[in-house]
Amino acid sequence: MPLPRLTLAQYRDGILARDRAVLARALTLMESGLPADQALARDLLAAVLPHTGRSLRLGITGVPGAGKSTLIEALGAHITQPLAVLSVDPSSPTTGGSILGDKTRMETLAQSPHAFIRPTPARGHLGGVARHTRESILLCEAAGYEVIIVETVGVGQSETAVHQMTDCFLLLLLPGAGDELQGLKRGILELTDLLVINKADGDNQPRALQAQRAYSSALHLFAATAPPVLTCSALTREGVPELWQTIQSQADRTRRPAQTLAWFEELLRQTLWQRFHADPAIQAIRPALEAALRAGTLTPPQAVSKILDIQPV
Ligand SMILES: Nc1nc2c(ncn2[C@@H]2O[C@H](COP(=O)(O)OP(=O)(O)O)[C@@H](O)[C@H]2O)c(=O)[nH]1
Ligand SMILES: [Mg+2]
Repeated sequence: MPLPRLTLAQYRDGILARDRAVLARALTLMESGLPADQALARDLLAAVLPHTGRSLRLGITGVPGAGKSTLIEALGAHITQPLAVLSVDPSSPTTGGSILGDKTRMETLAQSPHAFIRPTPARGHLGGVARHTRESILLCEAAGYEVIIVETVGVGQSETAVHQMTDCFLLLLLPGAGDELQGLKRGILELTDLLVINKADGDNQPRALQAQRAYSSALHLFAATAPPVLTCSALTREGVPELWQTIQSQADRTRRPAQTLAWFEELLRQTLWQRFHADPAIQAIRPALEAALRAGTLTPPQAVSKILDIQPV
């Protein structure tokens, strides 16, 4: 049974008092699909807004096994500021799955009073970024977390989404230059603020340095202002202090106003789309339209016109 809803003032005061249990419940409220919860969530977000915006927002993306969780644990041990980790796991549509594995990998961090770890099932939205990650970032900021890390597995659209909500977008790679460079899509490289080759330890060190050179020269072909390429070992923690320095210098807070507008547009599009589909009159004619489309007796532009006749935008 879920815990009962708190009042707006209880959520707000609890968050501002840095009560982790209340913060966790507020994040659950944000994820709720119930209209009453959504209204409360919207009011809560507005209520804490004056206390938001003061963190460094860092996005970390990379294939499963790249070492994201281990690196976050290493960064968490290095930095002194309160840290919140929002990890989005597309491989577990409901709960559990590899999220549990992540939690154990961030064991030390999970027990630190300065850290707050929130695994979020992605529910298929944007291929890996939970729908409410932006709201979660703001609530964590209001609760006093000065560094917010959004961890996500790099699959398609999620890179764009993470880039749209962070000050620094870090792509974590494995040593082994050649093949991976082929697989990296140009679009992802253009979003990347910082490229980090992890596992630069033991036998892998020469390959990591070789990869660093390969990526550096490849990136210079792509863009005039190429992002830095670093190596580190999340395991031995070599290079982690330097990495943190670079993260801080690469973080660009000036893109936040544009990010807020993009969030608004996306939300507006989603909301209109949902309302449109939920409209009973549209639902009523859809099967007939789809049948006519399949039969080839109606064109898609005609079908759209018929829908707009019912529900003008
Ligand atoms: N040798 C080495 N292994 C690492 C390093 N970072 C992570 N690993 C290992 O790689 C595996 C995957 O790490 P994990 O952090 O769970 O990756 P994630 O899926 O990207 O979150 C684990 O077995 C880690 O111990 C590193 O810097 N060096
Ligand atoms: Mg992980």
